[in-house]
Amino acid sequence: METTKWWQKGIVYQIYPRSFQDSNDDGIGDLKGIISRLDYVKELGVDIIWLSPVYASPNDDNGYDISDYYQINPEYGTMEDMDLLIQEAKKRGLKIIMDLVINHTSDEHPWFIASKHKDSKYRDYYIWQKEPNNWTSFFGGSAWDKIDDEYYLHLFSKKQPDLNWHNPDVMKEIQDIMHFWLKKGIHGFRCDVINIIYKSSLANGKKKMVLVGKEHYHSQEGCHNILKTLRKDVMDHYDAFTVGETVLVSVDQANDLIHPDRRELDMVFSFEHMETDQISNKWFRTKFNPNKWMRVISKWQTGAYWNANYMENHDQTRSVSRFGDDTKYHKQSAKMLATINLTLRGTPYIFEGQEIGMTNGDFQSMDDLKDVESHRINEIAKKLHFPKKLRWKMMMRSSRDHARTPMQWNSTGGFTKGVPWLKINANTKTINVENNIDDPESILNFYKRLIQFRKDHHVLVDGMFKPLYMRNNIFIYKRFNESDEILIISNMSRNYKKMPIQIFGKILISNVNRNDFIDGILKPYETIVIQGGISK
Ligand code: TEU
Ligand code: CA
Repeated sequence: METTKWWQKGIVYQIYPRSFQDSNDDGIGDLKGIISRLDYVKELGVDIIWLSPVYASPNDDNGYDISDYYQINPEYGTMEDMDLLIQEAKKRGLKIIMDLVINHTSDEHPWFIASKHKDSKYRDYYIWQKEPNNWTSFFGGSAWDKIDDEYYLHLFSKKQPDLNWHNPDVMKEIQDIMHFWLKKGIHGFRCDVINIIYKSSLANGKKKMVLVGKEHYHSQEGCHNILKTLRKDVMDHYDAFTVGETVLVSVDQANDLIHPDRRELDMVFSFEHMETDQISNKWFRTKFNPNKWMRVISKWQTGAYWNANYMENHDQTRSVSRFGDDTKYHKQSAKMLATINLTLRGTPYIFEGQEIGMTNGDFQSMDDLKDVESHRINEIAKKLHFPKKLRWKMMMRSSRDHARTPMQWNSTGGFTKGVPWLKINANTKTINVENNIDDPESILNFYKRLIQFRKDHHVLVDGMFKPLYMRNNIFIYKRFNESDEILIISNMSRNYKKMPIQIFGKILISNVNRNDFIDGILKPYETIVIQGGISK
């Protein structure tokens, strides 16, 4: 690596504004709420905040359906609040990146409203056809809906019409939007589903189980060209970075987006490690297999130019419930995942609540779920005569709302004094920020130590990654550069295990208080970071 960039050294904390902190007790998180919690975020030790969408939106998909890119959603506050948030963050040395959702807008965006008129110049901002093709939407069912006598394309909900990136006016509009926010002092964008924005053709897709039509819009040359333009004309004028959310990419496809010589994006979120526990799609899951997971991670670590390392986000279920054990070994497994998250090569992302080991939601019925995707899939499954019990099982295993339950600040919630928009998990009684702060052995304090540890050990930023052992639910790898070597050993199971290789050195961090490993036994979900090496 030439010189390390601030966004390679930095650690990102993702805030889902709707669920972080409510300041006026209407049950919805807001910007003033976030401002009131900036000290908490700062104390965690992170450097960058990724703010999920706060733009004006009818909230069909919680802000990923934007009706005005230049306005703040009134539920979240005003532009003055946003300016204040940027300013208050800056005071604390925190940089903010925002979501850039440019595959689609809301159907309530003035462009789309005008686009309904065939002779409007906005008609061509979207993708209209006399007849739909056979493409399917990410949220299930056809990707087309009809208005008057023509159909428009929407790869997500029908309230999220796709923009037409063949139209130069669309490019111009988006550039203006990016300049507007960057000038306000934000430091980059998380680019929503960025690798599918360019549709090369609207021909029928080859018949497949999921995502029919994908070959016409996934990782197209046209997309690379758009990214190069945005980089050159916009991003290069600011001290800012981009992280792309790239669905269904291989390591090679990712490198085509992030290699510095190509001047497109700076890093991407890959999905492969999030797909190791699924069959054909996220609604049909298998038992979590740690060995498969660690091998996928290792492949990306050694193959991708620079990784955006994450265990969970607003679209995924909670990592401690999914990859760990959220009952008996709650603390141990949350700390183990934290250790992996923060010692891999790449920029680490922490999702709000992950740092206290928040678990999946305790929903009782479909009425408790709010996500547009969950409801749509439930409807489709109902039509296919899936029994109610099976449908509920699918939801409990995969609904995005598991990640979106309000932040657990204290034993009664602390998120709002009103009625929260999404049910607060009853386990806030025991899993909350307040009691984490008080307990030196808490998950939160472990995160703080790890974050500081990463800052103190540059090898964790610039060092190479080498896998040493990935079997029997044990993950061992090293990070090394010319002057330093650190080993990370994790037992990803609830069983005691014999240490599979001989190691020596000094224990720097461990989640199970121990001073040496002479016994050679790894405890359930034990994770150890060692300065030293292996002996053969
Ligand atoms: O997600 C894109 C995406 O493909 C999935 O992660 C999606 O959330 C879903 O799980 C598909 O089954 C991004 C955003 O992160 C998500 O919140 C939005 O709903 C989506 O784009 C549309 O903007
Ligand atoms: Ca509020």
